[in-house]
Amino acid sequence: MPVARPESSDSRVIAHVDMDCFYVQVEQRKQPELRGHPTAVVQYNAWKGGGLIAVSYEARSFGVKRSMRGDEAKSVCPEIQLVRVPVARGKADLSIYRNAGSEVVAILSRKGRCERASIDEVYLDLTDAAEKMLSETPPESLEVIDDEVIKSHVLGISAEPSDVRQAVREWICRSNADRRDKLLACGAFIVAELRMQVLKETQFSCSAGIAHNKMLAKLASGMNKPAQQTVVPFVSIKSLLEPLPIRKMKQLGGKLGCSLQDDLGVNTVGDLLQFSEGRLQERYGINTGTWLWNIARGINGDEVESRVLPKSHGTGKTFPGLNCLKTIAAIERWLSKFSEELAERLEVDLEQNKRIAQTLTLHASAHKATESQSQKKFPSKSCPLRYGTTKILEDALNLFQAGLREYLSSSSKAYGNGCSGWGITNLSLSASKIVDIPSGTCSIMKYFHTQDQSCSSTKEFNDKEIFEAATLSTSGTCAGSESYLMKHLQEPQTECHEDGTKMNTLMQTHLEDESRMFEDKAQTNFSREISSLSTPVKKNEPQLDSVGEDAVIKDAAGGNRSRDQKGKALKEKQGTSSILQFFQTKNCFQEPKEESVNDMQETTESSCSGKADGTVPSESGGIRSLHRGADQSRVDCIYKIDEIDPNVVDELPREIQEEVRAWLRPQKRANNTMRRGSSITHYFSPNKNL
Ligand code: DCP
Repeated sequence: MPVARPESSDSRVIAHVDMDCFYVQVEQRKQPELRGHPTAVVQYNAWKGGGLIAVSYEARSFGVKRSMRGDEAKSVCPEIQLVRVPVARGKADLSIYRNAGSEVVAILSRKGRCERASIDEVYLDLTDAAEKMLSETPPESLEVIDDEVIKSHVLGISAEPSDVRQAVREWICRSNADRRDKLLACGAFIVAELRMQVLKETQFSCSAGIAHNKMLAKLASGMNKPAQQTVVPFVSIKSLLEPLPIRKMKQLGGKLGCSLQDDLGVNTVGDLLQFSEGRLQERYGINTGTWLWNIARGINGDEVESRVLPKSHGTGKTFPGLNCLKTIAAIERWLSKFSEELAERLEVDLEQNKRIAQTLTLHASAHKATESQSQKKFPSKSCPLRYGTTKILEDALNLFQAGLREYLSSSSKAYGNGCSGWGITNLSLSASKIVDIPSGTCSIMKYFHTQDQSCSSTKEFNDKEIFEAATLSTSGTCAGSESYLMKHLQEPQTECHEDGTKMNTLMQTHLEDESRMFEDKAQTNFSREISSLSTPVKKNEPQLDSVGEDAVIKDAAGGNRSRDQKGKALKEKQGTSSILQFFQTKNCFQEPKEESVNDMQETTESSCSGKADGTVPSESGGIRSLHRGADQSRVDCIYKIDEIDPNVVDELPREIQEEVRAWLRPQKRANNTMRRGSSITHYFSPNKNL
């Protein structure tokens, strides 16, 4: 659903940069002898020469199109060079292109806010840079103007071909121009320079659109390719938009565009101008109505998001015709490859960018044997993402099973291993809802990652734990994962996974709560959040300690104990600090195990001899804090000292760092049990504010 956003200012300078025949350029850099020759990149599937996915401009001049297969391309352009896309795990390996895209982004982001929109597209907000140039070195003050700037296409300039350059020069240097157009002229300088820099550093050419919003910049970037740039002055917006087919506009390619055509007879953006905002709102609702009214006039308030890294990671493959997958075993084989790739990319992202993905989604296209049922779409399914190939595969399989069950609904005969009656023609996995983790969290995560390795994997997902991709909210939080977590926290059989993925699920809750906060200044906010732990909780704020339910907590050494956690998650999510939640939930929400019965009794006994401050030494080298809420229910937490990563200490608030360091020193530990436990336990305890 499009969102109508008013423009914060009409004096913005936004650029959309799009690489030219990108995969071809990447291959040509690898094999420079291909430069200047008709070239195309083809899919790994060699049937009929392979499907073309990128076509060089030389090949395009012969009539070669992306919709062709290699054989057909050869027939229209016999000298075309076909380069096969790299293959790994039996499918296309796009990492070379992704990395090339990152090289470009790194250069483009030097001049302003940069949003990586796809593998080869970037939006830039150059308003500040343009304003600076206008105040310090306005175009009319320049004696020499680079040719790349003069070669810009300025929409609305009409001149004989031989005079176009002069006309562009004059438009760029007009001293009496509208300030907004002067800023766009400065944008043309900045973008030309960036594009030249990209060419110099990467050998890739790109094209760009320069306008005062994202929508117009994107429309303009494709107008003059390759290696050119197009500017949209204010007076030209109407003439740019009016003739455009409505279905070509972003977000109007689907049902909404169809309805505009069929119900209102709107075929071009210009046709939309005859409808009042009220009429459009009446027909499509307030938000969509306003959005439509706006786009017809070139109004688009979307901000350039600051994002140089991909928004999600995806991997998949099509299985056309007879290649379709017909058994669960075949599905598992492919999901295993996808999981491996996804896990690797997620690890790299975590390691390099300190980002964590929260949602795993499985998409598939399917057909059924019976014609009457074939209209039904295979539903996309999502669940909280757990790191590690095994976990991703396990979850992906469960998502697939859930999707298949729903897809087949009543037709039970087609379901099961070795089944028939269905065929999967497209299968993919994606990891999304990626959020930054504050640097301070990393070693804490590592610590818990190690800790969780001692736990065993148990429970399978069931349908209720899997939520529809559609339930993901647009606000940046993941509604479905909350319900997943709630379920796990409410049920005694909550599992702890051997590879630390329990940590990830819990971390996810932590991150969901904090994700909006992290968007700004992660580290600052995280510190602030930690600091807030030491400030008293206001009376009416939800408090962990007021849960009033029994919870016997797991010793990090391996004993699993838990009691009823009902209602706890909700309270935690409502108002408590994330680090507190994290430490507490990590230790609290474990599945009871047979072998942990003794531990539980032991803990209970030890708890009875707890000190006045609620801490007791633990046999496992940890400290345990015992708390009694107003209702005398017990909450007991144990933290294992020996396994705490000393790096964690640096990331704690200053006021407690010293004490924790002392607490970690062996000689102190021997004779300072009470003291070393007091503050840190109090700090991380559920009811420290009592
Ligand atoms: N791509 C793909 N499959 C598609 C479309 C594109 O694999 N159906 C890949 C190959 C392209 C890259 O994505 O090189 C970027 O896609 P674009 O649509 O931007 O097309 P190109 O960059 O190839 O060409 P252009 O210069 O027209 O933008």
